[in-house]
Amino acid sequence: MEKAIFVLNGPNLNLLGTREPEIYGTDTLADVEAACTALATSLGMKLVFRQSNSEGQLIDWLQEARDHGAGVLLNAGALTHTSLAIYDAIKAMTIPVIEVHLSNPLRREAFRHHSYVGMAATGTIAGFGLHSYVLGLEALAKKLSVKS
Ligand code: CA2
Repeated sequence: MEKAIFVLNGPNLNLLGTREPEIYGTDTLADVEAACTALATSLGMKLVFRQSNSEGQLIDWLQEARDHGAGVLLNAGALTHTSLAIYDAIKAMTIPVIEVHLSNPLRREAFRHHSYVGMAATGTIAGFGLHSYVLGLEALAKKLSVKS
């Protein structure tokens, strides 16, 4: 069976589109999922799209992707900046993991400038709203098409 790309979203991203549009835009998480699904279909990739407010759930899904997935797009929300456990989970993976953010954390508060996810990820795309996910999926598709 074809391995899927896992798009994993962390805490509070279910609230997307309901407040702070000047930072996160007006798209909802359902809009993000629809854009990812449309692109994955056109690229011939299978997609799994999930969101959880729980750190442990995200780690369980990263481990599932490690065993059964082709690659991961991860927006860990605020856990990006705090979770050594997510860092360890990514370090235990051999498939590509792309860190994505709607906003550009480096333009924001100092506490958002450090990323445990970024320290372990294959690469990072940030600051393009919903389009960060599209760019991340395209980067994954490119990475996965290159045989090494
Ligand atoms: O820019 C991103 O994608 C973030 O991962 C979003 C996180 C933030 O803590 C990171 O520093 C950067 C926040 C997710 C919560 O998003 C909401 C959006 C709209 C309304 C409420 C929450």
